[in-house]
Amino acid sequence: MTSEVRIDGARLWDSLMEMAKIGATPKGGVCRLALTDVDKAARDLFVRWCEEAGCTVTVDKMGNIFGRREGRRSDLAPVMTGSHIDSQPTGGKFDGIYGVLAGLEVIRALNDAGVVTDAPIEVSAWTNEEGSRFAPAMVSSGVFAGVFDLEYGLSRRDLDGKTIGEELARIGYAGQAEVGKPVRAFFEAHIEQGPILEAEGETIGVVTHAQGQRWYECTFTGQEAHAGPTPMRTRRDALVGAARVIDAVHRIGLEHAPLACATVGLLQVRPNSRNTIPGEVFFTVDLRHPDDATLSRMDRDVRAAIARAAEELRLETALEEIWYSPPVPFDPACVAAVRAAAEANGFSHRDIVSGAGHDACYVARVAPTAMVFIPCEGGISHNEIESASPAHVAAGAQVLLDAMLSRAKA
Ligand code: HGY
Ligand code: MN
Ligand code: MN
Repeated sequence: MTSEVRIDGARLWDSLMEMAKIGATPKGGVCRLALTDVDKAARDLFVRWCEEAGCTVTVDKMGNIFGRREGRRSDLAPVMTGSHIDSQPTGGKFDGIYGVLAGLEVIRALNDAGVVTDAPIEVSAWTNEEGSRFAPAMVSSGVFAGVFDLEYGLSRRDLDGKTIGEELARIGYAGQAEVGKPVRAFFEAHIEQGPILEAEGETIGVVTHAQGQRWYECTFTGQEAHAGPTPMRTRRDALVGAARVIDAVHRIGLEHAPLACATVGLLQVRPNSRNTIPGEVFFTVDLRHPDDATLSRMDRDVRAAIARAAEELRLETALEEIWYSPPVPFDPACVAAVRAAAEANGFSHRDIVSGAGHDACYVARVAPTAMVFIPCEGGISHNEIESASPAHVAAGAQVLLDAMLSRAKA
């Protein structure tokens, strides 16, 4: 039996398309890097919409935004939903913001139905989920969950040396509220960002786990020299070293297929001049696997590949593992609530492990948590062509609403 409260799919779609105008890119995506003026503009719109929906809005010291709809029992901790507003540099219209606006639609639908829940309902937007401008990813939900302290969170620097704390103050989102509070249950709606749901024709992904991640930063230092007179055998070419590691990282991912993922996504070459042998290269490594022991083996293999390249090419190495997020099992009762909501609404569904990290991964440490996935076109995300269908967008929001209501009863 589905709930008497029905989301308005057209309204949600319109809000997504309106929000997508902020930071819109020529290929149809968005660029809303964390704490830029574009992120501020999107935050301001979200706050306005929350207030128009009758929410009280709170911002905490990490800039996390909470729109609160009161219930009958203010003594009860809120049932919370939400995701992130920031995007990748060549991001899409749905990654993160879908979960934020689906949560807002839950509140709008409750208002339309005149339903008062026992527990308060909150929709959240978490600062710097992507980890693109500032590393690591999910840093603000990490502070909320007590994984990182506030000083660590505020001191994360971007490649220009600006800190999260400075940028929060600059855009007016350095809130006063302490970071962290009781949460009765947390549900995050998100596009799958992979190909499984679309390939199998499923409408809903019932997310049971999220895979573990390890992130590294590595600098190889060789010797700059003239590309002409310098004999090949005497060179200490930092870029050749990075190239060997990049290929090794890809092979390590393939060796632990089908679930492993291994990526070098950021590379800086110095002095980056076509006729000077690169003296220094900075690059990042992103390893993922749902099994922690396998992730540890991948860690061992990457470290060995880095050491081998450095030895063969006589390079100095500075390697730092900057982030480790272990595999996350979501709360069985919340997972069951998502599954039951999909069934009650007649949506096809399957259990699925999240390949991407999400704020739900950290909130799961302090509250019963689960996620709702919907398909995305071609399984493509972190790409301007990212797309989802209005029907799936609406279905995910309805499942989110019904799962949340099931946990909002005293
Ligand atoms: O990297 C991730 O999994 C997420 O998009 N931050
Ligand atoms: Mn995301
Ligand atoms: Mn993302």
